[in-house]
This record gives sequence, C-alpha cells and structure tokens, in this order.
Amino acid sequence: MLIRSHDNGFQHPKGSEITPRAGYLKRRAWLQYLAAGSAGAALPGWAAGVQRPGKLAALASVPSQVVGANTMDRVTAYADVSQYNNFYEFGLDKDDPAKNAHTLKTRPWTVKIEGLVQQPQTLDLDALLKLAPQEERIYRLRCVEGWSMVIPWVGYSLAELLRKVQPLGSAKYVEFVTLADKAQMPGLRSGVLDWPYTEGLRLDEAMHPLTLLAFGMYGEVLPNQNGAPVRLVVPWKYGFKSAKSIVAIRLTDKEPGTAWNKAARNEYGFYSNVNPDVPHPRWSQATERRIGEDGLFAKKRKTQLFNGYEAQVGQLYAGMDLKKFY
Ligand SMILES: Nc1nc2c(c(=O)[nH]1)N[C@H]1C(S)=C(S)[C@@H](COP(=O)(O)O)O[C@H]1N2
Ligand SMILES: [Mo]
Repeated sequence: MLIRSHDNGFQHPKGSEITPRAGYLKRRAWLQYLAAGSAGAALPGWAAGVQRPGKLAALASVPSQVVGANTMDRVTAYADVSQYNNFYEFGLDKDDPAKNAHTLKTRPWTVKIEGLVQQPQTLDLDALLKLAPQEERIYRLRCVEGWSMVIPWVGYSLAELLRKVQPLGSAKYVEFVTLADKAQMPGLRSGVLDWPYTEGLRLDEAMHPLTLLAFGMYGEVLPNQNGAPVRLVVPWKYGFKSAKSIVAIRLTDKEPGTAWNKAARNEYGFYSNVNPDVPHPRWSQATERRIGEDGLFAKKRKTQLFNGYEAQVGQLYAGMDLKKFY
C-alpha cells in the first residue's frame, strides 16, 4: 500500500505506520474535506462518527472505497430521516409511513432476479445480506419536491448482484418491482399510483458502483418506512428512482415503464437525473431545502447537477440532450 507523504511524493510506509484500511480511508476523506476549505463547517458524519440510534438490529459495515461514496455534508438526524418519508403504500403525508409501516412484514422476504440473465435466481434475505461486504455510504438524497437529506446507508453496489446473475448481451435495462400487498399496505386503497410501484434504470446506470442496494442506515437495519428490508439508492437521481421494499429485479431489452412516469408522463421522465437546469413543469429545481436546516435564517441550497455526483456519473450521459431525456 502506498501513502502519499507531505514532501517526498510517494513512499512505502514502515510496518508500524501502516494505517488500517478503514482509518486510512477516513483520513483520506478528512484531507479532502480540509482541502475543500470546510474549516469551521460542521463535522461530516463519518468524522463525528455516525451514531447508532439503538432502535433496530445492528448491521455492521466497512467504510466504502467507491469514489464519491462519502459526501462531506453533515449527516441528517435519524429522527428526520425516519419520520419524514415518501412511501405512498403507507399514505400520502410525510408522517404516514412512520405511523403505518409497522404492518409491513419483512421476513421471510425473497427477491427474484429474472429476465435477460444467464442465471435467474430467487434469493432470500439472508443470502442477499451476505452476497457482498456491507459498506457504509453517506449519500445525499434529493427529492423532486425540493428537499434533500444526507443519509449514511448500509449496503453494497447493485453491480455485485447483477454480476452474479450474468446479464445477457441483449439486456439493456433493469426494472425494479416493489411489494404490493393490500393486507400490509393501507395506501394501496388509493389510486394515486398504478401498483406495484416500479422503477427502472439503464443497465449501465444500474451497474455504476454508486448505485446501491441498501439494507440499512445509521449502522442498523432499515426501518420499515425507509424501505425495509431492501431498497435501491441512486444518489444522482430524484428520490423516487430509489425504489423501496423490492421483490423483483428484471432485466429487459426495452425501457421499462415507471410508476411516476405512468402517473404524469410530462412531469417525470425515465431518466430523472437531478438537474437544476430542467425545471419540473410546475416548479423550479434550481434550489433545495436541506431537512434539518429549516430555521428562520436557513438559506436554501443551490441544487447541483447530478446532485453533486457529476464527476462520477456525467459520462453516462455524454452527448444526450438532458432537456429531452429528463
Ligand atoms: N415503493 C416505494 N418506493 C419509493 C417511494 C414510494 O412511494 N414507494 N417513494 C420514493 C420517493 S418520492 C422518495 S423521495 C424516496 C424517499 O426515501 P426515504 O423515505 O427513505 O427518504 O423513496 C422513493 N421510493
Ligand atoms: Mo421524492
């Protein structure tokens, strides 16, 4: 392992100086944080140590080595992340999921991986949990409604699972199908969406290392209202792409329909990349309110292209007209 020293370029550390991997990664992120001129700002989550709320079962993880997987932004309070939710299967108001999702039964749980793959499989939750090392990833999540949060997820790259089932050459898209069970989900009585809630990605987006299959947050398993027991997190897209409580992953050769696109075709496109330059037809996307910063004097934040992940994902959209492919 090579570590850069301040004045002699690269050098081999002596045995006693070798920093354990986790410490090294945190140190590197810390140096990036200082280099970004953040002195005086609040400590980022991993530096302050993400606090386990102690409410649910622990889910151990290692810090992620994926480039861009640890934002320096301050982590949002667990109380906000677990009580201000969109999960229409449990109601339309922000506090409905936390009130109602206790009826969701997360075990036994299986996920089918099917369609254009060499090795279709049905995996139960325990098999999924140990398919790859669980990593902590601190991502911004930006809702199309104009608010955002910073959440320390626990999970691994969806690519780990997709590689295991071996997509066929004809596979171009991935569809995510989520649970729709009237007995567990009171929100299904409303016709706002065409249940089950589904989402989709292009295969290269799904294979991008930042695309996360999440099982936990804040060092614990996911609360039901956040999409237990397994959900997607796509940090450069509007929050609705991050489907909760997934039961099937289907590889297809055609662009799959998505719940929000079916509900309002001209408002929610297939891509749904966070883009301050493409307003929603009924409101601007140029700024956002960071949940927890809503005091009297809190300024709105400027929304960043691809939610700040442009360096990592921008090349996926090279040459595309992002106003057309919104
Ligand atoms: N199954 C399902 N997944 C869903 C939703 C939903 O209503 N049902 N809402 C989406 C929206 S609009 C957002 S902003 C995020 C919110 O995730 P969070 O509650 O964990 O912050 O979940 C997304 N995933
Ligand atoms: Mo959202």
